[in-house]
Amino acid sequence: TGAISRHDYRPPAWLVPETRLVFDLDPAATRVTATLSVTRNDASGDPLRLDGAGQRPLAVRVDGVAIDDWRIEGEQLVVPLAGDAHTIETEVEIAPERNTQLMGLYASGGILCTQCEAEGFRRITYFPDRPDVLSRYAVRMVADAARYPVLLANGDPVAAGTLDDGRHWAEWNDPFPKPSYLFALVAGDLAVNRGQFTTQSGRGVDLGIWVRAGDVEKTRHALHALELAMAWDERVYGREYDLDVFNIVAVDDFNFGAMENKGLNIFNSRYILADPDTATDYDYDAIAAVVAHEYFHNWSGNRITCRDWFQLSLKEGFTVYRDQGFSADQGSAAVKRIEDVRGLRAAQFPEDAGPLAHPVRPESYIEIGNFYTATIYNKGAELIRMMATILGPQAFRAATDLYFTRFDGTAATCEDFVACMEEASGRDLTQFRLWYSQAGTPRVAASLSHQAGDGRATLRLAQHVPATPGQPDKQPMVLPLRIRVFGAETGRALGDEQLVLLDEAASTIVFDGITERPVLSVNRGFSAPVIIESDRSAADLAFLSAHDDDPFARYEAMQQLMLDTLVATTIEGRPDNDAVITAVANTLDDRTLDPAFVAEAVLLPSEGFIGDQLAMVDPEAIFRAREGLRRALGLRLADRWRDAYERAPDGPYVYSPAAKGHRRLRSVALGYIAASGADDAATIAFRQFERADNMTDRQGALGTLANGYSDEREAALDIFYHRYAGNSLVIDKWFQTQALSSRDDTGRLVADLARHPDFTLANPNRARALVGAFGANQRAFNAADGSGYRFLADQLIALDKLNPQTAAKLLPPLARWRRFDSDRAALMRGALERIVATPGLSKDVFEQASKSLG
Ligand code: BAL
Ligand code: ZN
Repeated sequence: TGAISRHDYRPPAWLVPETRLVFDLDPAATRVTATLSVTRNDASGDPLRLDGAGQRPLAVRVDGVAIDDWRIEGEQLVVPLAGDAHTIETEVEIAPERNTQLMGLYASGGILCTQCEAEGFRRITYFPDRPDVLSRYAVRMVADAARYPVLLANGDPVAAGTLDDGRHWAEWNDPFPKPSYLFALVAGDLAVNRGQFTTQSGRGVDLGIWVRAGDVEKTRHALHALELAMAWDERVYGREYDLDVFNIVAVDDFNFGAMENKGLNIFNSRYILADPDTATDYDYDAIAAVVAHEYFHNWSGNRITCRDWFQLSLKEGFTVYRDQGFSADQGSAAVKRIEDVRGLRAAQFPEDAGPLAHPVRPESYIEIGNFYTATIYNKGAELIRMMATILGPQAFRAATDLYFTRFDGTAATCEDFVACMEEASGRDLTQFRLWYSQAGTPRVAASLSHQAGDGRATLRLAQHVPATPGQPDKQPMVLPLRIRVFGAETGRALGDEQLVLLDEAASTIVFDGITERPVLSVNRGFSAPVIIESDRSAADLAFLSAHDDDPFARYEAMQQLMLDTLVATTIEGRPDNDAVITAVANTLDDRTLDPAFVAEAVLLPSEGFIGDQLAMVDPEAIFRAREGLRRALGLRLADRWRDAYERAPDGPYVYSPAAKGHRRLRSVALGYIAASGADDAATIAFRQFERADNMTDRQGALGTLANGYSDEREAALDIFYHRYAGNSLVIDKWFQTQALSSRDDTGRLVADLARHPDFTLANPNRARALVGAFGANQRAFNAADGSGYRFLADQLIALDKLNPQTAAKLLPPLARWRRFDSDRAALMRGALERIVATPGLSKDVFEQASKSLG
C-alpha cells in the first residue's frame, strides 16, 4: 500500500545548513536553480537522496562540477557522494500554470504563489523534503516587471533591481533555519495594506497584507486582527515576533484555509477579505481566528517545528488551542466554547467513530495530506486544553515557556511537549499520553444517587473507549471532569466545583452534606472531549438549563434535553416536546442572558448529531422529528420569537460582540418564525433580505428563504446572484446556501447547480461550497435512491484528476455507510467501490476510499 509507519523514523543521513534558490519565473516555464550545502549526519555512508515529484533534473553539479553518476529511484534524485560536506546544484523546469493540484508553485488568478506543506516543496525543486531538515534560505526571484511587479519570499528583503529586458529581480533572506514546507514565494500585481507593530522589546515590524488592487479596503479587519494577535501572544505566552517584516498574501485558489510560511503567510482569500456588505459575522470571526492561528505558528510550528508528520498535532493541536484562547478573549468565552464544541461534534466525533478514525498521533499513513483532520487539529487542541486544566494556569505557562525555550530552533515531538508539561509541573502524565495513541471518543456513564437519610450523594462514573480500526482493546484514559452538584429545591450549588480525574475504568465519588435532592452538572466547560451518558431526567436537564452557573453546562443541559427528545421522537414517532418548549421559553425570557448565548442555547442539535446518537441513522425520521420540534417551538413560542426578532436594536452595522449576538438571535428567531409555518414568514425574511445593510442579515434571510418554496425564495436567490456576480467568495455562499437547503428537491437542485456556468471544480472553495456542503446535508445526501452518493462520487472522481488533496477531503460522508440501513449501505459501498476502481486514482483518494470500505 505504500504506507509509512511512525516507528520507521530515522534521522536524516544528510543535513542542508544552507539553501540558495534562484527562480526565473514564468507561468509556462519557470527555471529553478537550487544550491544546497550538504553535510553528512550519520555514519551510514548513504548517498544523498533528494525528493522530487514530476520533474527531471536538467543539470546536477557537485562542488561546481557537472556530474552524470546521479540516478532517479522512484521520484528521488540519488547522488553518490564521498566525504562529508559538499555543494550540490540542480536545475529543473516547472510549469506553474499547469499545476492544478495547487501544491508547489502554481498560478492563481495571475499571481504565482506556493503551497509546500506537507510535501509540495519537492514539486518545486529536489530537496530532502522532510520537516527535520532545517535550512537557511536565500532566494532570488527574476520575473517580468509588468506582470509581476511585486516579488515576495520568506524573511527580510535584501536587494532588488531591474534588468534591461523588462524583467526585474528581488532577493530575500530568511535568517531562521526552517523546514522546506515553510518555504514560500509570491509574484504578482498586488496592492498592500500596511501596518506597523512594535514588539514588547521595542522592535518595529512592518506588516503588509497583499491583495488585488480592488480588495485593499477589505483587508482592514484582517490587519487589525493581526495586530491584536501579535499583542496577545506577547501577553499570554510571552512570544515576540522575530523578523523585520510580516507579510500576508491572499489568493483565490487554495487547498487549506491559510499557510504559516515563515514571514510570508499565504491565505485563502476567504480568510482575509471582509467588509460588512460581503462577509458575515461568522466570516469576520473566522478571519480573526485564522490570521491569529497562522501568526501563532511562528512559534508553535516555525521556531519549533515537527520532527516528522506523525507529530503534526504538536503544532496544529497546540496552535488551535492558542487561537481558541485568542478568540475567547475577543468576546464571549462561553459562546466561543459552545461554537468550538459544536464544531468538534460535527466533524471530529464522527471521524473518531468511523473507519477513518486515527489517533492524535497517527501510527501510519499513505498520504499525509489526508491527516489534516479534525482529530489532529481539534481533538489535538482538546488534549492541550486538558493538560492546561490539569496543570492549572501558572504551571501550564511555565511548561509552555520551558517548551519554547528548550526546543527553539529544533524539530520536536509530541513526547517532547508532554515531557515539558511534566517537568514544569511535577505531574506524572504517563497515563495521559494514551490520549495521543488511542483513537475513539471515550464514553462516560455518570449516575448520581442520593442517600437522603445520611445527607450523602454518590456519583458513579465509568468510562469506556470504543474500539477503532486497528485498536480493538483500549485502556482507561485520564479524563479531567469538572463537576458540581446543585440542589433541586433551592437551585443553589451544594458545594464548590471539583476537578475529578477519572483514570480508572470506574470510580465512585461521595458528596457529604447533601440535604436536598442533588442534580449533577458534569463535564462543565466540556473539560474532557468525551460523550457523557447520564440518567438525568428531562426535569433535571431543564433545571440545569435554567440554574447552572457554568454557561457551557447550561447550554449542554439544554442540548441534552433536546437530543433526548429528538432521539425518542425519531425512534418512537410520538413527540413529547413539552419539556423542551418550557426550557426554551425560560431561556428566551431570561433577560439577564447574553443574546449570543441565548441564540446558541435555543438552536436544536443538527440532524447529523442526532444521527450520531443512533445505532442506525434514519435520515427521513430524524428530519421529521427535528422539523416537528422546530415547528412546535415556532408555534408555541410564536410571540416570543417575534419579540426576540424585533428586540434587536436597529442601526448601521457594527462588528462587536454585542451587535453580533443580536444579529445571531434575530436570525435564529427568523428561522423559528419560518418553521412555524406563519403566513408572513417569507415576507418578513424577504424584507430583512432587502433592507439588510450587511451580509449577516442578508445571508441569514436568504438561508431561511432557501429552505422554503416561496416566490420570495427565487427572487432573493436571483437578486443575490446578480448583485454579487464576479465576487467569487459571495457566489460561494450562493452555492452553499442552496446545497444546505432542507427542501425535498435539494438533490436535484444541487445536480443542476453543478452544471451552472459559475460552477468549477478547479477552485477548491467553489467545490467545497457545493459538493462539500451537500455532503454535510444529511437528508439530501442520503436520499434513498442513492442519487446523492452517485453525485458525490462523480464529482470526487472528476476533481481527483485535478486536485487529489481537495478531492479526498470530500469523501468522508461516504465513509458512514455502516451506520445506515442495508439498502443505503450497499449504495454507499457501491459508490466507494466505483471510486477505488477508477484508473489513475490518486493515493490521496485511494487511502480514504479503501479505508472507508474497511
Ligand atoms: N499548516 C497548514 C495550515 C494551518 O494549519 O495553519
Ligand atoms: Zn495550523
